[in-house]
Amino acid sequence: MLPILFEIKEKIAFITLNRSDKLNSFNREMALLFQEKLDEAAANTEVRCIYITGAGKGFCAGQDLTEVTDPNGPSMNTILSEHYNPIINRIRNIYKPIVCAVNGVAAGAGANIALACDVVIAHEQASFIQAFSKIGLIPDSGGTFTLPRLIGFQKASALMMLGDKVTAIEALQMGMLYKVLNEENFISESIKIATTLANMPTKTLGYIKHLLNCSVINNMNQQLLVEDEYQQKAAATKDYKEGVVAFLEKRIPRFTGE
Ligand code: T3D
Repeated sequence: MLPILFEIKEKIAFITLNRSDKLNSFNREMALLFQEKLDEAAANTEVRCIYITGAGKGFCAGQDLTEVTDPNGPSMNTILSEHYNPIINRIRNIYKPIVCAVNGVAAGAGANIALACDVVIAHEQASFIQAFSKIGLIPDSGGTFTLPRLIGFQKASALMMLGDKVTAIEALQMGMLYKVLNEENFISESIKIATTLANMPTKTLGYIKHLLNCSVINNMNQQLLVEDEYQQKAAATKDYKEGVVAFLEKRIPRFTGE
């Protein structure tokens, strides 16, 4: 069975982490295939949104800990430089919206991969664990970058040091997520959000993502300049013209992503 399922349907690339007997924890094969599928979704011009979820009861339990104890398994350096860092770099630098539908527990790298996505939706039974310190590791996969920016330094520091499990509702209240959905609505509503994004001005959504990436390092003046630059780019898109004309004609815009 492939460790990653991939399907393109109605402008959305669906990527499913698929090692449910291991709570979708990452081994090398899965990490490399995940990158390949992210690249495929990025390159395919039909795809205007990416939707990531997990098979079975969990979202992802981070690194497969049986692989790190295997003498023939990848080294720690390989795991970070060839598995997790390229995954996080892709998630942040693919200029298409990425929805993460967290269907169950997200631990270690699994939690931080979810938190790097653009719109994070959690099932009411999902949970988030910075599990690293419990096995003597520091949070990787961008966790030390992303988490304090989402929930503040103090809470991030406590969660990373204690490794406490945070419920979906607690995560929502802390600012880690966009929405929590119940069992009945989780799949339909999260796909509806992806569908909405897939029909929006794709280039502009990519520019928004780029500007958010820039905002974590820029000062106000630098950010104003980059907003100016990217507003020119947005204004040059076909979708901007369509958006304005549709507004004036009092009709729903038909965005093509161009
Ligand atoms: O060298 C490096 O490690 C570098 C990379 C670091 C990145 C990281 O992600 S480090 C963090 C690694 N992840 C963890 O430490 C989490 C380990 N898992 C857990 O703590 C628990 O499984 C959960 C809290 C996530 C969920 O608990 P629960 O009770 O819902 O499920 P479970 O019974 O523990 O797990 C179900 C099965 O999945 C079980 O297998 P079994 O006994 O039914 O055959 C369990 O062993 C397996 N599983 C869960 N997590 C992992 C795993 N197998 C391999 N690796 C895992 N990470």
